[in-house]
Amino acid sequence: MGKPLVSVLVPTKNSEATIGKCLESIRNQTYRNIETIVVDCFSSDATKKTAEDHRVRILESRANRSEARNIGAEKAKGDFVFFVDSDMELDPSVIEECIRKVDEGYHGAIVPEISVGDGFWAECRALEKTCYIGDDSIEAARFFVRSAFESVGGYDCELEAGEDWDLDHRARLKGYKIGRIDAFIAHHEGKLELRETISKKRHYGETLEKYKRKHPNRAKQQLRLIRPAFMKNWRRLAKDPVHSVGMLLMKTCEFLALVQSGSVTRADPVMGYSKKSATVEKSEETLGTDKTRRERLWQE
Ligand SMILES: Nc1nc2c(ncn2[C@@H]2O[C@H](COP(=O)(O)OP(=O)(O)O)[C@@H](O)[C@H]2O)c(=O)[nH]1
Ligand SMILES: [Mg+2]
Repeated sequence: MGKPLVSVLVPTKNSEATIGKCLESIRNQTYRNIETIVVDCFSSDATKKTAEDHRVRILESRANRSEARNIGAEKAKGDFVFFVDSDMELDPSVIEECIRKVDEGYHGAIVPEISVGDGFWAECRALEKTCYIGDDSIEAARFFVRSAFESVGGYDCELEAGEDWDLDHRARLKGYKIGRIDAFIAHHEGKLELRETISKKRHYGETLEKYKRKHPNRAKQQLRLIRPAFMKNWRRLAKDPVHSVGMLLMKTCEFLALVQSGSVTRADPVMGYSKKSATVEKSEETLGTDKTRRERLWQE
């Protein structure tokens, strides 16, 4: 019997700076039975051309990134779905290790992420990300047995931030086992500018409000300025005081951007938000399966 097919789904929007490296790293996987589908949001740059050069399947859709991933998964033929962002580069053994996890009885896998970029703020982000490695409240699975992904209804299309946490959590609540591999994903942040990350967080803040309503208890843990991961890694942070201070400054600015967008309040930066806490954790909700809307959105 041949190896099972893995479908790698990549949402893109003006991703020309990184998509080539991303697709190259998918092609260089040691696991050989892979199909790659790019779901592009009508990029105005060379994203589509680069994807064409790599001979991958391309779908075009006005969908946001969560919808785009679901559209890709719906068109995928694989037994497994693996969601990779266009600014990510995979270690060659990532997919092979994910398959090994499935052989061990897991239904999904977390791939640890390191952040790579240029300039001081990117170095601060890289330090921050190292604190999250092995932390289940921050990391989330990207690789799933397709039937498990489908049975929880895929990504929640209403979320454009926290959608990975939401999916991971719903899968666990349904009893699916999520494992963790050792190989890494490099997340390319480019030349990270403070102003850009603040404006991104302001945008994310709008949708995090929905996430918070859905998972009030988890959100309390996750949307904090001072995360437990920082305390746990205090030795690592103490060894690099310059970037640690930079990281805290950047996190403070991002936190204030979330405050401004209304998804957290200033009231308790350590304990996270405290604003009009939702009543029930509606974690079983599956908003990712609005089929009619998806059919309207995609075209090849
Ligand atoms: N199809 C589609 N993809 C998007 C859209 N916005 C972002 N993306 C892609 O979604 C992925 C994650 O976006 P990114 O900006 O890297 O988010 P972050 O690193 O999580 O802050 C990348 O592959 C983007 O190209 C969109 O509106 N539609
Ligand atoms: Mg990114």
